[in-house]
Amino acid sequence: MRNHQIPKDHPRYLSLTIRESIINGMHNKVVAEAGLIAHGRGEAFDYILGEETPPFALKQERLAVLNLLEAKHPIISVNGNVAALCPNDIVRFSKIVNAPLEINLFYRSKEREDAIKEVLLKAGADHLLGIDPDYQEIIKELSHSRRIVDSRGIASSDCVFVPLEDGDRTLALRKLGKSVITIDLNPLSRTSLAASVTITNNIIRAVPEMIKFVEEYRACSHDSITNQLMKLNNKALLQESLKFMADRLILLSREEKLFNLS
Ligand code: PTJ
Repeated sequence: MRNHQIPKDHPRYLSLTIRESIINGMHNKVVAEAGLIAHGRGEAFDYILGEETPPFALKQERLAVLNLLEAKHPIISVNGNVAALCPNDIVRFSKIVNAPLEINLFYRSKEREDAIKEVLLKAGADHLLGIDPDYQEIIKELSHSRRIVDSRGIASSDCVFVPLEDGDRTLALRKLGKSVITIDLNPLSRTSLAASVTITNNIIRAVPEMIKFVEEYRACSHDSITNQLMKLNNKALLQESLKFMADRLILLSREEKLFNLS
């Protein structure tokens, strides 16, 4: 593994450290080469958010958690970037929300599946779907390798959580009548626009926040969850995310000290 030390006093320490996880993930075959490009696009949108969770995103996360808790057969689809960025949190989230993890890759290879499996097992996962050929099923609406899904997982689920998704699968899953939840820093991506619930936030922040929401809702009755679900609207929150980004850029353009870096 490459070991590039980022000085702790670097003003972009956190961002550069996260970037190192993606680069190391690529060297270990966990992350696809295109995963580096996906990460860079995410970073750009995170700059616009101010690299912290805005209030609307907390509501999106609540909506996502409520949907997952209400689902009969929820499933979490994991790709290379997710496995490299937050293996421990995604495994913990899967356990507390009772949604199995399914490895499902766009750039599919046995080598990458094994590398991701190793990372997730090390993070505490005890059961992984998507890797046993005996349970493979095909989603006919899709043409690329993501069409191969697990009959015990995505194929039979009613609610699929697909963070950092690449586009057309969200629409295909929705056409199959499934509810789709995503995390995507780009509110204009096809996935963000097509999902049933979109979280416009960095997965690094979103998943730990969602873990806290599951713990908060654990004691709630079914009626109380339904009641809270009715108060949150995905489309309105997605519109809010765009407005937040636009307003923030306008505010920043007027801030004189922004242009005086020292
Ligand atoms: O591991 P594989 O083979 O399944 O491939 C995974 C990638 C991510 C390479 C593949 O799904 C892909 O090409 O995705 P896209 O089309 O680049 O979309 C990824 C989306 O995730 C983009 O809209 C990014 O803005 C967003 N994104 C990237 N990093 C983050 C993010 N969203 C939230 N948090 C991030 N850290």
